[in-house]
Amino acid sequence: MSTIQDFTGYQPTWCPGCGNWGIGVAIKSALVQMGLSPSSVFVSFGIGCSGNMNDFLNAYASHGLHGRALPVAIGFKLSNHKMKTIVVAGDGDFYGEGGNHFLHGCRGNHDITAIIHDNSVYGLTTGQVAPTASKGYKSKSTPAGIIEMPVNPLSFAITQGATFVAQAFAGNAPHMIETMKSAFQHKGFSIVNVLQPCVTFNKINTYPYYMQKSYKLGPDYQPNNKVTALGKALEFHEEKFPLGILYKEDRPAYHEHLPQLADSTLVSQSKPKDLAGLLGDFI
Ligand SMILES: Cc1ncc(C[n+]2csc(CCOP(=O)(O)OP(=O)(O)O)c2C)c(N)n1
Ligand code: SF4
Ligand SMILES: [Mg+2]
Repeated sequence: MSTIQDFTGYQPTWCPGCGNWGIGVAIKSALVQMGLSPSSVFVSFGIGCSGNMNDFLNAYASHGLHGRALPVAIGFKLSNHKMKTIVVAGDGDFYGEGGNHFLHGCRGNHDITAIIHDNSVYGLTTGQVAPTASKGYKSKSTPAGIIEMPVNPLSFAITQGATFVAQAFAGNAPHMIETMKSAFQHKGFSIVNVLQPCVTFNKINTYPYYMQKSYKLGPDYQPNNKVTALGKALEFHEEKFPLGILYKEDRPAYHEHLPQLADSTLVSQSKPKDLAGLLGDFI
């Protein structure tokens, strides 16, 4: 049985009080509680304060290009679909530069969980505005306030085919752990948008802000209705933040459609012996 210590890497360098601390502990706790070991998990990290978790979490991992954590994870999953595959990335990474991949991850229903640190800023590069920032948000890159509408990650995921869509708050570890466990257990593309205060650069979306404006979905909430879930997701534009599983459905994951993966993983299958014959005229 693995322990939190087994999953623990270097001491984090995050600012004191950053929401990333809670997210890091929640991910490790969820994996331990599920009985997983570091050697049974692959994490594809984005670039950012969030992506720096690569150094602080012990598992198989890749620390890739900004915006490209998801395609790396998809490639990994298809090569070894028995491994639990996770993406850890920032909102700038996943909803901005990697927005295109987000779309195709949803519609492909790849069996991957994306944990997104939603702090509304580019934390690592010192506080420029990120795609989830509210209209008018002032930052060093938008001194007169951002002109664009914010990206709504939950409504996007629901409408583009993700089969598990949830939201958590970095200030509520027990709820975050339960939500992450459900996401990791889900077969298909799951996303947990984590509201993550950046205490150094974002003076709007603070812990008190989210404590006041977030609420847990009640026990009567049924996450199987797309229209109801969409209504919950759209509350974001009224500065209301539902926490929990907004939407969930069962649909075969991408790799389950591939007959060549039915019996074994790609990595375990024999390598082609005659590469020259395979490449033919190309070499
Ligand atoms: C292709 C590319 N573009 C831009 C950068 C510079 N860069 C590094 S981190 C970052 C922003 C990170 O913001 P986010 O993804 O929200 O993560 P956070 O730091 O907030 O956790 C940027 C723009 C980069 N490293 N690579
Ligand atoms: S800059 Fe913000 S997101 Fe980055 S470690 Fe500090 S508080 Fe966290
Ligand atoms: Mg960010």
